[in-house]
Amino acid sequence: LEYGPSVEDSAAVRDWLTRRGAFGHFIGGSFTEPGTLFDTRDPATGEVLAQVTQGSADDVAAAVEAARKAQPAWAALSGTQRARHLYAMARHVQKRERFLSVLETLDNGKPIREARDIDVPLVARHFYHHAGWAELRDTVLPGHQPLGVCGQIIPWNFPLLMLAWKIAPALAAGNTVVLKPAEYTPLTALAFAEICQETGLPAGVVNIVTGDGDTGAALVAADVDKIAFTGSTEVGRAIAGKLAGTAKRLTLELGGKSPFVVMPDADLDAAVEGVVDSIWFNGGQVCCAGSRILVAEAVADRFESLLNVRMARLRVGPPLDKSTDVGAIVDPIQKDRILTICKAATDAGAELVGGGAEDGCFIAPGYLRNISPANPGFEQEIFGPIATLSTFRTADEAVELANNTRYGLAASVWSESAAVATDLAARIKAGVVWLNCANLFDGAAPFGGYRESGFGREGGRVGMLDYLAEPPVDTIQEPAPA
Ligand code: TXE
Repeated sequence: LEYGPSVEDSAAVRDWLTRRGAFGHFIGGSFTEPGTLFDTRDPATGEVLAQVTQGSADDVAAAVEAARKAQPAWAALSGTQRARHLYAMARHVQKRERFLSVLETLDNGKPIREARDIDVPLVARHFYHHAGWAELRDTVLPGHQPLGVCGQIIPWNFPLLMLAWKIAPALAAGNTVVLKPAEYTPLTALAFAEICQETGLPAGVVNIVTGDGDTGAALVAADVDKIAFTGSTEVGRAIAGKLAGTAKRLTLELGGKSPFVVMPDADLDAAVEGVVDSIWFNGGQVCCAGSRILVAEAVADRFESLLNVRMARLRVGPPLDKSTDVGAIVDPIQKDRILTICKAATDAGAELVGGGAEDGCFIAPGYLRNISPANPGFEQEIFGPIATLSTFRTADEAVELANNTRYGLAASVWSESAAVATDLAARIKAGVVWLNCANLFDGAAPFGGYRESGFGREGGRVGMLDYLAEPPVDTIQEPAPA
């Protein structure tokens, strides 16, 4: 059965997968011969979609060499010339929007509606935004030079979007890149490599090496000037250890356990919809998911009954069906991880509402109630469609609970009073605080965390600075008075 996307879109993806079958890496502008292969699967059905090459340290070195060779000429282009390439990438992503959405949904298991309406448009938006930076860099950030070659390691929850977050600013700044997609979801990165060919990007500016954590570790150890990593806190910590004492720059975007605070004067219907966007979007496999719902005791009963009605209406099902709200979990290993934390939480006394394991790689949306701050489910990142729900009495208590975490990536505050919302936002330690909304992203808005959620920002001016070297002191120019 074909769902949602037109039969032609699905056929085009199937045709591409059959034609390509087994993929090599994308190095120096062309695809290498496939090497030692591993499967990438559709988590919704278990079907093998394609085989990709496990990158060796030699493959990584070859990619870094290609990037090194291409970098001086790329950096020597005018900002306008670099911008043209980024604009062309953005346009080609839009042109292949339907193809990329279907491919992303097949490889990751996310609902087609999200891939088509959120992931892929944001990818294009990111390239457009950073094309602007390529043009403006010399005037807005005078004297800053690119870093050189950037190694970039990305996760599987937003495969193409994380690629855009990494590649667009790096290229705009004049760097070249070697990117390693996650082993569960390499396919849209390989399709993006074709876009680089189609748009005539100079060979070696973007290189893609597929593989698992060993390939990632080889990239960290390679002759690169920066590592940009998004993934688990554990691996981020290991990478930081490896890079300590080297001159390599590092940015880390790691896990989170973001609070979602509902004040007594909140619009409860809107807040319930916010929970849907926050923890059930992408099956909760979102680093900034509002996974800890904190609701004022005075409105908790009403909020919970509205939430239960809404939760019961969410459709868990085939990712390619456009009426699906919650698709497949990316891999059986991740499904097990989610269920293990939920079990530890219920063993420690929490009550699970909804949220059962379903056949295949599916988990129904749910939340843990009656949960104490010491419960493992309250502390650990579940990274699935399961939130926690606790109550508070005063704003101070809400802030204390919100900050009772080793993370600090995002937060969401719901109140009809601007004064209350902004007061709380200022007191919650998080890189992003959304007011009366959740999980909204834009290329212009810097994103990143505090504490164990990592450091460095992606997006906007601050994100650009993370891809540029400090200018020599005597070249810093004060902006002219307006
Ligand atoms: O992440 P890993 P996993 C969290 C989430 C999830 C958990 C485990 O809680 O349940 O992490 O997911 C590469 N050197 N997040 O195991 O291993 C790996 O190949 C260099 C939150 O999938 O961190 C992949 O490309 N690279 C997160 C990438 O790191 C290494 C998104 C992420 O995989 C490496 C994903 C090594 N030693 C998971 N080991 C977020 N912040 O959004 C692995 N990799």
